[in-house]
Amino acid sequence: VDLAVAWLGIQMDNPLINASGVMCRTVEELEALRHSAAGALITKSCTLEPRKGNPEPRYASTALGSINSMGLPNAGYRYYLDYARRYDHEHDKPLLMSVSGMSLEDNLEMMAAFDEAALPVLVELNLSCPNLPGKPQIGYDFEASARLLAEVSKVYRRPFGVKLPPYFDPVHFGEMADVLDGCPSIGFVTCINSIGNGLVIDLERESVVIRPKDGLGGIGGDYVLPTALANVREFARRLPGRHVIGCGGIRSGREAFMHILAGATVVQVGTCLYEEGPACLTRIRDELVCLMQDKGYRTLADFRGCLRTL
Ligand code: RRO
Repeated sequence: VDLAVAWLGIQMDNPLINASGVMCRTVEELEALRHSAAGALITKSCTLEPRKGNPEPRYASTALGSINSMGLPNAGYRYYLDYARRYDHEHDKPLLMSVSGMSLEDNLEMMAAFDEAALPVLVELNLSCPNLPGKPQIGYDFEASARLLAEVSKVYRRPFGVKLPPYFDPVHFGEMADVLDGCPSIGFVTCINSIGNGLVIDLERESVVIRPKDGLGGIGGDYVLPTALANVREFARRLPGRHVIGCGGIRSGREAFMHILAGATVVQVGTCLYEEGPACLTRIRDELVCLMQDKGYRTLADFRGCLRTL
């Protein structure tokens, strides 16, 4: 069995990446991922200036997943750009970088800086942070998304990707697919970010479990797997020629296989990585190998996008 995958000019030994936000805010965390079994790594979504993020507690785990309202804590884009400048792109696993400006202008300034740096990284533009009080997720505003992508394409002259929020209606899949279809610079689409603004309740304490937004936060983990798979499958078939990164509910080789079967080129691990640490990437990789052996598949291409319908 060979888990290797080549896409958008990068080569990965296996399809596993951390989900942006998990274990990737500091150089120390990024280095731990670099030394892990991950096939590539991605940095925490960055803003123009460093941010402390929302007040704690701002992450909680449950039996079925997680809720977070981190509020975009990050060291500022210059920190991650410095890391990328020092990175040994020639010999190390591929590096992706997530960008999540607080405004159109901030996104343009950062994307222009990444263009200027001309590094062999893939940029994932985050259209879907659910945790900034008063700021709606751009991905739910199709007009604003189209404007942003058109403007970004003028200052960033390489292919890039977008991190989308989950959609829940075929009309909305279609509207966002049309926006992306109209932007030739889009090389990949990451589905999905957390399901925004869920509410986890601690029954014993009769209380919310995180402080920001009176307890509302982005939901990840087992809860989101079916929604993630639907988004991966719908965008993969509506956007032939672009790559889909699957994210949501992957905690073993089984869910990784499902995402790829639904059309994902590579996959990202969020909640499970937060809970278990980088050793889970070794486990998930090895489980995927075993599952493929059992099924008689030799490469990811043997089953990618081959989901059967009834
Ligand atoms: O930092 C966060 O609160 C956060 C971000 Br930017 C995001 O895109 N998704 C998420 O679940 N949390």
